Amino acid sequence: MSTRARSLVPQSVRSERARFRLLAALLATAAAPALASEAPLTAPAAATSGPAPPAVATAAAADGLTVRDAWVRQPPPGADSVAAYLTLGNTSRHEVTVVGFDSPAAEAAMLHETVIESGESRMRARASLVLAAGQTVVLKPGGLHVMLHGLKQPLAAGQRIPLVVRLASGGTITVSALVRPIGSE
Ligand SMILES: [Cu+2]
Repeated sequence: MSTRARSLVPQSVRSERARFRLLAALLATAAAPALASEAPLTAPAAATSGPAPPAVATAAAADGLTVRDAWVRQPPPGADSVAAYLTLGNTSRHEVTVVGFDSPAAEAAMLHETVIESGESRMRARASLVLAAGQTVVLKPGGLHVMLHGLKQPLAAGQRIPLVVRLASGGTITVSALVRPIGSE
């Protein structure tokens, strides 16, 4: 993808990348003010007369579900997919069902579980995740995780990418996930 001549990249893909870069820059500015000087962001002209674009928080909640501590392990150079981890907490008195994930940083995101089959660790897609009232589920290395397929650009440690949690209720929760260095557990 990155080796393809720029002129051959369809306009839709290019604008998608531009949107992603802007979002990534906004996240970097919001989440790490100290780094802002390294990547100065010129505010769009429209922002001066309207409300500021919403920043993506590191924790967020909807329909009784709290999402926090989202992170991805920095993929090795050239890797096309990466696992993302996060903590889901159902603070409501009813069941909450997560039916999917999404990220503008990747072509696709899906829930995976790690299972041991014939003594080998394998990953298997899982359609949904049900959290009972009051239940907290930690997606972590070696267990449940979100697989991001088709990364749109390399991820650097310290960077943040948006991660969207989709609920059966139709609601979504978006948090920013921190890219941790290769080897993080
Ligand atoms: Cu996986």
